[in-house]
Amino acid sequence: MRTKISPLKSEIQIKELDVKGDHRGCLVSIEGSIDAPFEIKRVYYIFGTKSGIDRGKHAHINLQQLLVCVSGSCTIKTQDARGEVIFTELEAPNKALLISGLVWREMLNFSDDAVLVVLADGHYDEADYIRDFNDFLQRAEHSQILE
Ligand code: T46
Repeated sequence: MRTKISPLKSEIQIKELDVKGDHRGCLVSIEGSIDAPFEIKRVYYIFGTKSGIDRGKHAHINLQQLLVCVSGSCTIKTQDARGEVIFTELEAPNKALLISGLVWREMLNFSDDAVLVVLADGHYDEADYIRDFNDFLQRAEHSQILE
């Protein structure tokens, strides 16, 4: 059962994760409610994305996510409710992108070796997706009026 109030204020934030390294190599740990600013309910990862293929192209009604490209690189294009478009390069395993609230997202420029890990605060729910861009724009306009 989700108890959060929707829609969340949109937020797009780069977070630098702590790297614990020693002579053997490196380790990054992401703890729920500490490194990720939410309780983690789901983890999924995207790999083997074909060259020139873009993914995403949707927003969420009520979901917070932390994205980390743990191998290779990709670009995340986001557009928030105010219409601000940001391109974020995820090219290091300790660089994370927090996306919450009403944000349209697209993932592009995947390198052949890209593995994009996503931590989410909700279980998979197709009903939470806004897949129509005009629907997103209407909701964004409405959320701005309410602000
Ligand atoms: C997002 C971006 C960053 C599941 O069964 N469970 C899951 O948890 C997810 C995420 C997907 N699926 C199924 C649904 C589709 O049949 O996997 C298939 C591919 O999903 P989708 O086309 O939504 O994947 P992307 O890469 O376009 O988007 C994903 C997430 O869906 C989305 O929430 O923010 O990554």
